[in-house]
Amino acid sequence: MQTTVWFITLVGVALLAAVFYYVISNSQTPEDYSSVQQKWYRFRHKWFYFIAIFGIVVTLATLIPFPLPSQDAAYAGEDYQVVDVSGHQWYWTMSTDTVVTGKPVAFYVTGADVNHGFGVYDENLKLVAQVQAMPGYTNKLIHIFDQPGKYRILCLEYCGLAHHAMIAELKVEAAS
Ligand SMILES: [Cu+2]
Repeated sequence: MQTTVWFITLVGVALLAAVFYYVISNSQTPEDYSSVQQKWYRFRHKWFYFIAIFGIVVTLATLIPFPLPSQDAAYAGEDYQVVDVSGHQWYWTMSTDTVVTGKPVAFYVTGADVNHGFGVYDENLKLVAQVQAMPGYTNKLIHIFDQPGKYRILCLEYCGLAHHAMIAELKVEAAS
């Protein structure tokens, strides 16, 4: 499998290099577009301030409702449901695939080969929790599920050819 991926990657890189070579060898010295330049430099000045203000507004609006609960002492002393998770090229292993609502779940997440992104999605494919899955580290992610249902685990970090196929299911059952 790795050999196939390696070969496809090499062919892709060679094709890209060929395109670059074609473009460079067919390019000529640019002409001077001074009239166009003057007009667009004036526009660019205004555009800069627009982008800067827009960026600040979007950053504040999206960071204030931070989607993750506190990962520190918020649930100290609570009884966790522990799920050990490992990301592989290209599948997930989980010590259990069933948890219950209302009680904190502690995901202990690591990577077996390269970096992966552990993303938990609800039935509407809305991201509810995420953490990196890194080789050599175990990241702890605490989440309390409010709604029962079939959740999906997707990989959030591009990790190779079949990255998109890294899908696992997590069943969340209503606490009795
Ligand atoms: Cu991936």
